[in-house]
Amino acid sequence: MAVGCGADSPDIFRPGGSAGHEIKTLSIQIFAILAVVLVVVWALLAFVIIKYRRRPEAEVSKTRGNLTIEIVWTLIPAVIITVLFVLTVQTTRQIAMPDPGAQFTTVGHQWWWEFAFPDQGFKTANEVYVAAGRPTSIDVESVDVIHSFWVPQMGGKVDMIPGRVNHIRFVPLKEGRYLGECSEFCGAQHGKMRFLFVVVSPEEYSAWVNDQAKPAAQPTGAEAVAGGALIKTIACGSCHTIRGTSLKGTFGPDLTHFGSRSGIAAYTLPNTPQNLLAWLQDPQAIKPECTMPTIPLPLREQQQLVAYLEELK
Ligand code: HEC
Ligand SMILES: [Cu+2]
Repeated sequence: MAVGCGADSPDIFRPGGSAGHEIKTLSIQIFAILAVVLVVVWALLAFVIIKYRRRPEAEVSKTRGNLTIEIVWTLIPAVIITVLFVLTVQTTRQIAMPDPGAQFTTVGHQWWWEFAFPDQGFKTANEVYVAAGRPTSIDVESVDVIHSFWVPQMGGKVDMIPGRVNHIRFVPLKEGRYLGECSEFCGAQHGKMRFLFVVVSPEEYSAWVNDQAKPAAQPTGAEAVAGGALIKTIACGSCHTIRGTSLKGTFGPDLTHFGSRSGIAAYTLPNTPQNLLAWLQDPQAIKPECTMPTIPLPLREQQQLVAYLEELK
């Protein structure tokens, strides 16, 4: 499904961030060491099976243990574990970096992502931009259960724990559109809790921040104008904010620039008018148990809402 929204596949062997590179190198080192262990163990096994096969005339050996061998095969795994430990600690230290100050806060909700930029005075959802080459620090929180923030190609994951602020830091290196996901089982729609993590040049990043900080665009098309008037009179505003209008709800995603996003409902569907119509008609069919109720409205009004929301670029 993600392919429709144009994100790269979340492949840790094609990293796009500093920590992702270190983790990839470590994974390959560990894989190589364990592959050698596997081959040696299989070779020894084959040797023993063939050499010491049961023969009718042979006496059962009555030797009791061999101290040297016991010591050797205790030491070898201890050495292997120590090597793995040292490599892991080294990687952890390489990933650690000085705090550049948090750029934004990510808040986990069942089952979508809030991105808050308090300094620039805006919030957005399910899609966030960062500047390539700039050390990035993200504060990570949750409003309900434990989630886990993970952009596989950027680097490690970090738990989002209610009542606690965690951090994740890395340098996004390669421009691109990366898939982020929740990596801690958090309920019915855990599998449909994803986001788009977009790495762009510093100039494009500033442009994105400027656009997002603006209040919502005034609708222009006739359908959109009707939708803009309608949305103020129905339940949407109790959960959604559209900055510059009377909608000030904070329970659901901020919709001020909804039209600029690539996905709908935490990247569950590509953002097209057809999909948005389907979402507004029955969110519970698309994400059963999600916290947006199905609100019955005439088709005509649903179409007006779609026209309005898609204009909110
Ligand atoms: C009871 C609260 C509530 C009400 C009322 C509500 N919504 Fe939602 N809405 C949500 C939640 C929560 C989500 C996120 C669902 C998810 O992804 O799991 C959501 C998601 C959305 C999305 C997708 C946002 C995104 O970034 O993917 C749109 C668009 C939307 N709602 C529009 C509306 C409209 C239009 C109305 C009024 C007809 C409305 N909502 C009424 C809670 C609500
Ligand atoms: Cu989650």
